[in-house]
Amino acid sequence: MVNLELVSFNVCPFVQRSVITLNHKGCEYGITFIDLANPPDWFLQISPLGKVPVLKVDDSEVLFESAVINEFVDDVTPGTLKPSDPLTLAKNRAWIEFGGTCLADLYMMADAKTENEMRQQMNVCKERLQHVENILTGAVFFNGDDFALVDAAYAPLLIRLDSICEKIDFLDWNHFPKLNRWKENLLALESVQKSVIEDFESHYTNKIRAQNGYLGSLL
Ligand SMILES: N[C@@H](CCC(=O)N[C@@H](CS)C(=O)NCC(=O)O)C(=O)O
Repeated sequence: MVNLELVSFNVCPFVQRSVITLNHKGCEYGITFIDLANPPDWFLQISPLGKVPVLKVDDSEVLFESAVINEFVDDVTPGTLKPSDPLTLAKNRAWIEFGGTCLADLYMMADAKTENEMRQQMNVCKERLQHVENILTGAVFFNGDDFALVDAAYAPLLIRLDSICEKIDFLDWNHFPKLNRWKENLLALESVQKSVIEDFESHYTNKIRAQNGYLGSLL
């Protein structure tokens, strides 16, 4: 087995996607936390976009982009978290990308400086979540009974939505029943539970506050 070292920022949802995948595949891996507000030189030298996650492989190679990292981890470990049907796989990849856009919505919500701006951004996010609700079948996971990379990609988003919804009036889970059930099924997994950093709530709240937006002023 290759030697794996994940470079992380504590509340990054994209890193968490990779942590879930590594956990789910039973990998041994190291994790190095950096401060993204003050990234070390060694990180900037190995991360072409200056973003986490980065996966160091055998201390000699570097991978970036969570979706790529996760496919690699899946490919080099026994079993597969990718559907065998090419069309299903392609659709999963497309929805993984879509989930990244929803994560960007959360960031923009926290960045909005006025209540009006924040509410507009919330509506954008809700419309996107409605697309996800519409394509879910109500099965345990995205594709059915089997956990897949697409599930790993959405768990961090659903965890953050849950956290925000507990604090402010954002979305009513009753209007997103399939998304809600999917969230509960994901949160029941050990691989997901173990991906949540200690004191996540306070770190996440501090991160939102640090954006100096209207949302942060409510927390
Ligand atoms: N598409 C990337 C997104 C990664 C990403 O945006 N990471 C954020 C932290 S959550 C980051 O490193 N931001 C630093 C920056 O943009 O300078 C992926 O899936 O890995």
